[in-house]
Amino acid sequence: MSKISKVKARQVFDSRGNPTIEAEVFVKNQSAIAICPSGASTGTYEAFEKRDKNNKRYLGKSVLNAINLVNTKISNKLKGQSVHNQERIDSIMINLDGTRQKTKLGANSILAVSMAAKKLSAKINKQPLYKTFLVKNNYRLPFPLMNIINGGAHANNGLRIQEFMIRPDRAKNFSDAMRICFLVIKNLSKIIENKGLSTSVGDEGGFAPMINNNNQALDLIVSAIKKSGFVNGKDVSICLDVAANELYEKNKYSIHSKSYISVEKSIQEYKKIINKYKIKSIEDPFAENDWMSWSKLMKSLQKVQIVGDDLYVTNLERLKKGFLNLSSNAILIKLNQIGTVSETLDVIRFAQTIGFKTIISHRSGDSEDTFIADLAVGTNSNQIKTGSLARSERVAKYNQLLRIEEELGKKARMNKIH
Ligand code: 2PG
Ligand code: MG
Repeated sequence: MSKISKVKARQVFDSRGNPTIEAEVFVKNQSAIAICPSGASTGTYEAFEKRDKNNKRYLGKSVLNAINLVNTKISNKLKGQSVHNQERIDSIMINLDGTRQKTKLGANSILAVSMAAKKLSAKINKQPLYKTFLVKNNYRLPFPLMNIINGGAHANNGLRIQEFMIRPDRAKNFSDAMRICFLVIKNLSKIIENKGLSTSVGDEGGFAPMINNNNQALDLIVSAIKKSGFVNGKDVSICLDVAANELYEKNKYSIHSKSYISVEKSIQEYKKIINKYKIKSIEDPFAENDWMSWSKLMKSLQKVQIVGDDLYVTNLERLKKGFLNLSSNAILIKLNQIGTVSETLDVIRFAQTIGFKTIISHRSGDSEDTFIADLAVGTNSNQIKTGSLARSERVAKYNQLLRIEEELGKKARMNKIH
């Protein structure tokens, strides 16, 4: 039996330059590491991220207390456990914490250990990580949702909507998907430059030009798709993450412009942009507690993917509520919203049982860790959202998917979008 001999954590830095936890799990002389990511537009119901609020040396952002907990309490409890029993490892940490949102140990400490244990188990069994999740054969590659214009909390340009993404719907394989996105992004860069705007990028690698009107951003993307020789809505589709929690006040929303309007009017505006720009997917169209408005939107739209991110926070109870309320037809999956690999897999399993699309996602503060690329293939998730083709922490995930596709060879298939 491969028994855990110790767990060690250290403070490293994420893509925004903020401290985060790297955990290392040891079995004899072998070990594996994993790094926890961190969000900016977070949902209220997410598991707790533990930071040293009072440590001025790191402006309150260090994770030294959480690291200490991994090195002492968590390490002591996991010592002697089989590294191959992921559910047991995770439930030991869940029980040790004992709170609903993992506020005692911090979901960042727990998740880093959980992912590192998963990686070490695969390594000891000499298996690629993607083969150790839910799927045992017929692996499918996810469609990339590439965030090519950044706004909202991820940029300082004043764009209301947080993420303007493209999805290469007719890609034959993953390499082809990458080539299609590459072309659109390069053409978008030229178009933005020709308008005298900046081509510098935001937190997720998408351009962050100083425009503050959603339609302007959408027009730029439509031109780039066309210039690349593709048909918008067929070869390549536009997808949005509104992150509406940030645009909500007293039952009104400021999604479509700076002024706050009613839910009914917001739905009308959604319909206009969906028709005009052939938008195929909208994430977090309304706020996390506004279940009614989600159902209203679902009822008034056809063939649009409605994705719950802050609404569900990768939490089984909230997903069940959304299913009963007909709130959406897809769920965004983020490991650190819930805090363990096992709980994440439970949510994916349930989502797929009820016919929801699963989309594995990065966080806006991420790292070189490519765990989510393997998770996407190993769960046959339809899509992966991990930023643009810029910034190594984003590209690292796409590169890992290219390696997996190569390894699968002739057996590699793209997932189904529809
Ligand atoms: C989102 C994510 C990732 P953040 O809202 O979907 O793109 O952003 O990590 O800031 O919550
Ligand atoms: Mg989101």
